[in-house]
Formats: sequence, C-alpha cells, structure tokens
Amino acid sequence: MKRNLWRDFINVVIIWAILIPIAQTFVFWSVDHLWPAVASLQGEITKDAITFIYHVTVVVFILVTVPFVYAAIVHRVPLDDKQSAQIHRHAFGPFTLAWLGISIMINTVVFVYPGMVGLEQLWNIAADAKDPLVVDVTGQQWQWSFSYPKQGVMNSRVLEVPVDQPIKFIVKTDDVMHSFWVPIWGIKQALVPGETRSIVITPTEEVTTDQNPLARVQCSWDCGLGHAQMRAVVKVVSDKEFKAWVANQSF
Ligand SMILES: [Cu+2]
Repeated sequence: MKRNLWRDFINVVIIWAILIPIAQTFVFWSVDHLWPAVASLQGEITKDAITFIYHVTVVVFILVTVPFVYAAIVHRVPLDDKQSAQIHRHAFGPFTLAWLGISIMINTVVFVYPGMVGLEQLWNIAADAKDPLVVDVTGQQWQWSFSYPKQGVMNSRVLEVPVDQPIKFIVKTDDVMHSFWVPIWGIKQALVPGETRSIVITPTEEVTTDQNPLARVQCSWDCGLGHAQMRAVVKVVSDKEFKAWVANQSF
C-alpha cells in the first residue's frame, strides 16, 4: 500500500510539473492580450497585484484538481467490484506535510506581497501628493455630481481632470451606498452613508469616455434599480485644457 501511495504521489508531482508551466504560459499570454487597459499610477499597482494573484490562483487550481482527477481515474472501483464500500484512512505524511507547507507559504507570500506592499505603495503615493487637486464627488440614486471647491466649479455632471496630477476625490453619498469607480483607473472607493472618505488617483493618460468606455464613472455598489445606469462622462485632458474648462465653467 505504502509503495502505491508513493508511486501516486510521484505521478501527481510529475503531472503538476507538466501542467503548471503550460498554464503559466497561458496566464502570461492572457495578461498581455486580454487584460483591460490601465491608465493611472494606482491602477498599475492594483494591476500588478491582480496579475500576481492570477498566477498564484492558477497554480493552486492545478495543485488541487490534479490529485482529485488522478484519483478518480487511476483508483476507479471496477464496475464488477462486489465489495462493500470501504473508507481508507491512510495518513500519508509527505503529501500532507507538503500540502500544508505550500498552503502556508502561499498565504504568507500573498499577505506580504501584494497585500502589505501594495497598500504601502498606494498610501505612499497619497501621502506624497502635496496640494492635490480636490474634487468633491457626490453620489445619489442614480447620478453623480462633481464639485471643485478651489476652482469654484459646482455640481458638474462631467468629471473633467488634468492628466499626470494626483487628484484627491472626496466622496460622499446623499442616500444609500455607492462606489466611485472609473474602470480604466483600476481602483475604487465606496461611498458610505454618514461618512466622508477619500481616495487619491493619478491619471496617466489623456482619454475620454467617447474614446474608451472604460474611462467613465460607473457606480460599482448595487444601489437599486438605476445602479447600472449610474454613470458619468470622464475627460482626462492636458493641464491647459483643464484650466480652460474651469474658466468656462465659472462664468
Ligand atoms: Cu450603484
């Protein structure tokens, strides 16, 4: 029995060793070809985090499914087996230990990177943003409005911002929970009733909703009937264009 389990263990390891590199090749390819565009500093950090977790998840998927499929095929009970079902309780030390060890290792790694490292990077960008452009974002069922207190622009329906500058979005809701999300920026912030929260985002690309639908404000917290329609047009423009827009709004 013991010898059989060792053979199974080695077979499973061989199948892992074949499948994991093949799957990782696909992961690399899909990240290059299928990943949505990212156009903010913070989005680069979240993209790196998701990409890393994607790689890890695919490995875990293979680690878990291969033993199951292998056992189901190799240790199938013959159809003419008249024996009553038996439960085999063979503790198999090396396999259990490897399993436990790998699980602890993966969890520890993901906790540190991208978990803590990614958060630290996001916090550092926010802390380094001296005197950012402030935009007050208000969500209500089911629309957005944007005010620029320093520029004197109130209740704009369009979110127009300059490129390559940190922008501090101070978000609040007039009713239920919403979530401020511009997909192409790769990060979002929940709007919680009774709370004022903020998020610093630095757009890195001039883009408008017309050019790329991912560059729009989209509520991402199910907030009722009009949730899916709770959008706003985004325009990331040059500093010069932004100033011209502000001047236009004030009069
Ligand atoms: Cu919503």
